[in-house]
Amino acid sequence: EVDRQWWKEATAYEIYPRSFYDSTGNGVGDLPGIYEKLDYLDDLGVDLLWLTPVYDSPLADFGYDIRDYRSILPEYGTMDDWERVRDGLHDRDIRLVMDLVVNHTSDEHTWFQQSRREVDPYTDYYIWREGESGDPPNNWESLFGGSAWTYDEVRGEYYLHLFDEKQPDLDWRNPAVREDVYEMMRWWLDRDVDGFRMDVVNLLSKTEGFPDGDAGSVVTGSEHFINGPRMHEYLREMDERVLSNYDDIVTVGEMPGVSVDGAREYVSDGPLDMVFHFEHMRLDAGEGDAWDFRDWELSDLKETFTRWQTGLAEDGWNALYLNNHDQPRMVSRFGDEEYRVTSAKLLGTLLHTLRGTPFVYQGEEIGMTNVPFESAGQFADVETLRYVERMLERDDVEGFADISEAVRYGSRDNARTPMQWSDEPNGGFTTGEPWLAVNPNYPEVNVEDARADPNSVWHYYRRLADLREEHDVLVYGRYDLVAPEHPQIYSYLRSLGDERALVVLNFFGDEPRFDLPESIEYGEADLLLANYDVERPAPPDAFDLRPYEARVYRLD
Ligand code: TEU
Repeated sequence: EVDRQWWKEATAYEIYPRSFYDSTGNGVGDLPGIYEKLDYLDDLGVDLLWLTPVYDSPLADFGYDIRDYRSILPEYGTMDDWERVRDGLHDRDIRLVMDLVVNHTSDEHTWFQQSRREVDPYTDYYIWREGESGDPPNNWESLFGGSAWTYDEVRGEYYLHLFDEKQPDLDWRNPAVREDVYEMMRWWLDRDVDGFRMDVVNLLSKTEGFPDGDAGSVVTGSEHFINGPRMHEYLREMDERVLSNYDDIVTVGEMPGVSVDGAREYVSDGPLDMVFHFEHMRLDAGEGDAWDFRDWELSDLKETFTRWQTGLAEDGWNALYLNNHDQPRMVSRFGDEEYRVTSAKLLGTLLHTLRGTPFVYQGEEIGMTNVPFESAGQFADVETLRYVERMLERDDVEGFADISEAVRYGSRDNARTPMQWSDEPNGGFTTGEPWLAVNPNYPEVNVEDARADPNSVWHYYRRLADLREEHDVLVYGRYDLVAPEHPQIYSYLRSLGDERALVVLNFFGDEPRFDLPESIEYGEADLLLANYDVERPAPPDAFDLRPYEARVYRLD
């Protein structure tokens, strides 16, 4: 029996508003810009839009530092503009999910401003501690690097910030904090939003007593703030007080450091429908800090996806993504810029044919790539800038050249350069000076050209969205890994009743042979989609694949 849900069948799309489309010429994307592009989203086959923060913010972390949860950043427009976007989406049957950032606020939020002055009831809204003889209260590190504690002159105490020092952590142990958050959530849900993507929602609860963390983990202290002791209690309460009172909404929890067993617990007990995990984002992580990268292995990639596919087969549902506003571009990371179009289609095939809800990140649908950054001055992202700052202070680092490889590969700014709409100046994103330079490849990589070319990544993504609509097996079918040991090919079978779909993906530039295992019998095979021309009939029993070739068959 299939548990049908609209959000399982949906194709989701993430917009990073600052970089999507600028309607005013001030170099910054905005809500009226999104409004102008609603038909674009509809044409692409989008059913669910996740809008990253558009709330009032001093922009230390480009909106993930919220100053006022109930107003729109003037640079992005007004509440009326937001309502027009919402209504325009709903008119097109596209649901709208807002970003819920409640692990922390901006230090410019009035709660923090009053808390640092010990004004009740805000005194205990944040996590304040005295230092240890002039040092921070413990050795916890921020996820952006450096100590997670900053001394506040006004209050004369340290406050905890798991991200930037301008993002103080709320104290979720305080019932008044939770009630204020719930009220804010109801405020948005009453304005007809269709759900939330919950930012780092598994970091809300911290170990009581704030003990030192084990040295040697990637982020010191993380065992005390990832999936902390009261997480399930908080989420159950949020469900009771807010989410269970609204029908038909969807919730996705972003959870660094969550395991598949942990994710299954979260989605089977509480308000979360899906979880964004990070395990496949660690496939190229080295032993060192967050900026230590190595080559990823296909065997690890298959193992990781397979574990999540089977681990959530009975309870739960995967939220699938290969890039977002925090990650390098997938073509540059898991594909091949030399085969930009073909490898973008290969990865798109993976994203749309695994079991789960695919989240496409703006620009992915035209195969945007990483950026050839040349100097430290070209970055805007706080995580990157803080890292560069820390490294340049070290004696063994002479200049940017010593760290440029890691930063160029891993910086979040790779994902944040403006959307490339056309071959006009600045990719048609703005008529002004863009807040972050456009990737210089925009004359070749842009929406206008992609839409004019039937063989583009754009049209392929369009077909992938259709395919999931036409074939239930691609949405609900069970997942079984095929040819597990193949060193170059990732293949799996999806099955639902009598329906079966076979996916064959060549992850490299070679031309390996695929042999269908004898255990998979079929009468007729129909090629549903491929990223190369294939001479038909093309039985799937045994064939050679071309570089980065992807095929999806239906088996009868
Ligand atoms: O990201 C959480 C998170 O874990 C990332 O910071 C990740 O560790 C890092 O970006 C990898 O490079 C969320 C938001 O998506 C991110 O944009 C925010 O900066 C962060 O939370 C704080 O709100």
